Amino acid sequence: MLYPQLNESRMRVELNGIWSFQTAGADSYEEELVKKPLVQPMTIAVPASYNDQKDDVNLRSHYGWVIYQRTFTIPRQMSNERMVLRFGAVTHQAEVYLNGRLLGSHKGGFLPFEFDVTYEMKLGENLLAVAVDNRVNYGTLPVGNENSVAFFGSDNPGIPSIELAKTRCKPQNKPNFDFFNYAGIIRPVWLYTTPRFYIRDISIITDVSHGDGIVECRIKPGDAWREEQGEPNLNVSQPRARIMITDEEQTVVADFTAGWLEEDGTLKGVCVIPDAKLWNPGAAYLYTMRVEYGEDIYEQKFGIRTVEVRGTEFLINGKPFYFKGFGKHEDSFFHGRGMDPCLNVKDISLIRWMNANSFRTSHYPYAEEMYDLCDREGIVVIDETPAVGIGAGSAANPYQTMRIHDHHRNVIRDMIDRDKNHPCVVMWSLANEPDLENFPQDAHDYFAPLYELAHSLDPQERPVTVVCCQNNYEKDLTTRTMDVVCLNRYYGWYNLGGDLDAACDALNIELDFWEKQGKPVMFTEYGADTYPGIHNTNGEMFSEEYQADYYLRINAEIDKRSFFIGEQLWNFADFATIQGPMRVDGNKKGILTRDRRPKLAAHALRQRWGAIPDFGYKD
Ligand code: BDP
Repeated sequence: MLYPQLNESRMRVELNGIWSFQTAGADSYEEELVKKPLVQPMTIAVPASYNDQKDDVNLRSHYGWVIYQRTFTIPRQMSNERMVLRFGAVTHQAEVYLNGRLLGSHKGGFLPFEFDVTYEMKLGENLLAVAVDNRVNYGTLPVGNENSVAFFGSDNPGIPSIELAKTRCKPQNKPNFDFFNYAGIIRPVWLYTTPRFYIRDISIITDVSHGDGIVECRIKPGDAWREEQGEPNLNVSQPRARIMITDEEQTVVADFTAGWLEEDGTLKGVCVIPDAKLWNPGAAYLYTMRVEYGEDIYEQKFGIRTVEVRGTEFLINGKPFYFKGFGKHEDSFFHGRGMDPCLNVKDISLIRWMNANSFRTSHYPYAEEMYDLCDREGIVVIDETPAVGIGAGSAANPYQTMRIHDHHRNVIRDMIDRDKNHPCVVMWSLANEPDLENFPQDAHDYFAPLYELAHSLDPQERPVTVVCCQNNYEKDLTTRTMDVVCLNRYYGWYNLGGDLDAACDALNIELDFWEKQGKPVMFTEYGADTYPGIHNTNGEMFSEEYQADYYLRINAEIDKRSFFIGEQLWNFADFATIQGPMRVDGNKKGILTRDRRPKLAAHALRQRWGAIPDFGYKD
């Protein structure tokens, strides 16, 4: 799905700002709330999670529906065009009404969706209402628990008083995941226009041959009129698109035509850019592809680079890359998970300050604006679906009890569709820490088709992985089938905590196992909770010294392994979680505090990573 653009043929209006807001029921909301202006509503900022905007525990811990509303008037010029209303993300489910009419609904809190509103929009004032549901359960991604208490909650099954109280307490979300269940309209809302014949989608595939860049583009055309009539979108009346590629100096380096393919209705073209400048980690270079199709124009940035797994190496532009970086969260004071361009710029600056080169979008696809930034800044991204919590917190077989199969396919499709052109994205992660050891064959049979699906959908054929939990790796049949083995390991924290000698010993025993699999292996999580300001001459758990020591010791072990292709620690910064006996004001495994100040370990890692090159570290 293309990002809304302002150019010679398209108009774009941002509908962000202060909206009206009201909480509604747990399971439903009254029709009145979306058909008429709210009476004495609260104010709320968009984009942002709603939970921390007010000093009201009822918002922080709300369960179920809330209503957002705003009015707007469109300029007359827009009304002659095809008009689209687009949401960057609404967490977790949205039902959208325009002037009292339901436009449609969308499930999943981290990917964009849009509606053609050409015939719904009035001249004069329009009322836009969005009902938002924050409930997580066995049918959502991320997964919420339906049986037990929340992740890391204290559960003593069998004690009558507790069992009875649980049936009486007010309904609440029980996330099966370790981050606060922030919700709301968390990313920008746009109204944009296109002509009737428009560019619906662009895929760019690049290759490099003897220093030349080979660039293929596939364009999906749209015809608003046919779509309105429900007719197939095969548009022979506009069988060509003009493609122009400019470099960063605005020099046109290619000018060619994409022609219509009868089989699938796409327009396809290929060109060669002699002596191309490659997109590299830490040294980004972006070309701009300008597509002219009928009266429509779209400008898509892209980079020329290749990605490939060969043997135990992860190659970017044919050279063995070493991942240095983090698992992150979209998480900050007041905004919650809301898109915050200033915070994104700051985080990239800190990633660079740390001499890191990469991060994983744990545990959901991030805002599109962040990928644009990473494209420009040369930061490498592992892009993850919101499939987290499959299996945690329940003894049942998640592959039978959870109603996520279709939704999981949809989020993989929509994530790849949204992010396929970003040079910063080098690998897809299908899920974080699903249960892979208790029902190993079922897990394998669940993930094998998803792995195939991701490969078949990605025009750039990036590697695909599932990030695996600390588990019985001998039983786990899934991780070893992935292109890269991504390990979340807590030797020295949740296991063998406080004993780094034993932790290193256990890690080495496991690494001997992975060495035999002949795949590239990396950490996608490892870390230790660290309360800033706690110091300890003995370096005990929770102290800043322990965290620094932990990374020193564990890193010394992975340095000895040539097949170990990267270290993404957990976590970039402290972040909010549900309250519980395991969390003191959130998860404290950050290398930075939540307000982005370095802990002791940050300085040591900065030094280490400064000495590790992006390429050829294990040569
Ligand atoms: C891992 C999860 C991550 C948690 C982390 C932790 O992938 O979401 O925050 O553990 O416990 O299991 O800190």
